[in-house]
Amino acid sequence: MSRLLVTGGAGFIGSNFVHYWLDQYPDDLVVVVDALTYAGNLENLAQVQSNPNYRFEHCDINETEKMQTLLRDEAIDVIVNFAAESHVDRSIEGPDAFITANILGTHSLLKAARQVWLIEGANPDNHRFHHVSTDEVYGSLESEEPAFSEQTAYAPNSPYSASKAASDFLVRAYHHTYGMDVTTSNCSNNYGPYHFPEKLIPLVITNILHGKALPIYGDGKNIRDWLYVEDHARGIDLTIKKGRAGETYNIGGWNEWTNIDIVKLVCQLMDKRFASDELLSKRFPECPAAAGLQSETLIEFVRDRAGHDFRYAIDASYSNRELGYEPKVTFEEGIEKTLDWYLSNESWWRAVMDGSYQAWIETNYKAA
Ligand code: TDX
Repeated sequence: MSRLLVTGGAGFIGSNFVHYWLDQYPDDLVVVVDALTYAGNLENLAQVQSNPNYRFEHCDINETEKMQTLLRDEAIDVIVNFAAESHVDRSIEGPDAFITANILGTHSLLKAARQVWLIEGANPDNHRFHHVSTDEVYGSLESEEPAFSEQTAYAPNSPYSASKAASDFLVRAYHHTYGMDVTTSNCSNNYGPYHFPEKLIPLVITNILHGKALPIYGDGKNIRDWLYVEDHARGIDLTIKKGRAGETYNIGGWNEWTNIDIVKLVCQLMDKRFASDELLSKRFPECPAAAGLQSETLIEFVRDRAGHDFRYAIDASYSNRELGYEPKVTFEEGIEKTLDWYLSNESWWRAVMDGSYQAWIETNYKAA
């Protein structure tokens, strides 16, 4: 039985991981820590709220002493660090929050873990600090280059990816210098339920339903490797259970798409839904499909993202060999499940988009 501290557990990937973990290991304890900034949402955890093996703590990983207290009081033996600012465009507008959350935050957590597990000796031999990172730390690939492997040199290009790279190095250093048992996973682009609608796929889904333009940066030929978020959770599970201390593992989807192709696919799937379900036209009258038009008419090519990485692709053969990791959800299946989720959870995305959830948080959590 394990006792997990999941940081950033109210975010997109973190909350999917919490659902996955409590499903797989119902006897384990999961303590979620989240600062509940704009992308963290307690609604993402509503389904586990009454689970006796789940607890929530509203705090920031930069509060080192609070982290130490939690590690002691809850006798935590596994930390899974999802807490991060993650949107590239926001990092271009304002890098400071990324330095604070991703670099200082990870370091604060490492210090807390070292203090409790190693210095106080609460758990010197049987702990694991798992750090969740991204393929963006490897930089950008040309069309013909081989996918990123664990041996690819780090070459981050945005303030976001640079801050993640720095945090990865700190995790590595705590293993080599202090003997902490750490693992890191570097994953490709995730998609699925609870994805905040500032990222490409949920933005396209919600904009289509509102009849709003679908902004494609540059020529739309940039390439990403997409993975259904539950497969990422399984990859992390395998890394925690089977990964070697000090090692990093790439987790990916073997699923490369240009942005324009993925946007067109989502448009086509949405049009099909509208054609087969009359109710959708009543619920979303602004959607082009409600007027018999194609959703693709909403596509607009816009100014490119500054320093836009051309291509990301993960070579997941090492994690396959070492951990038995492979994606299980096909892209066809995953994208349909994602569409279903957004169509069935309109109140979730409306609340995060109109700010009413953030207003609720301000009243209920920030006032004290
Ligand atoms: O409106 C848009 N139009 C557009 O063309 C948006 C939001 C994005 N894009 C492009 C930029 C990227 O090439 O789509 C691609 C995907 O963009 P994002 O969803 O912003 O993701 P990306 O920049 O690839 O980074 C993601 O993958 C790695 C996550 O946001 C990171 O947190 C993760 O580390």
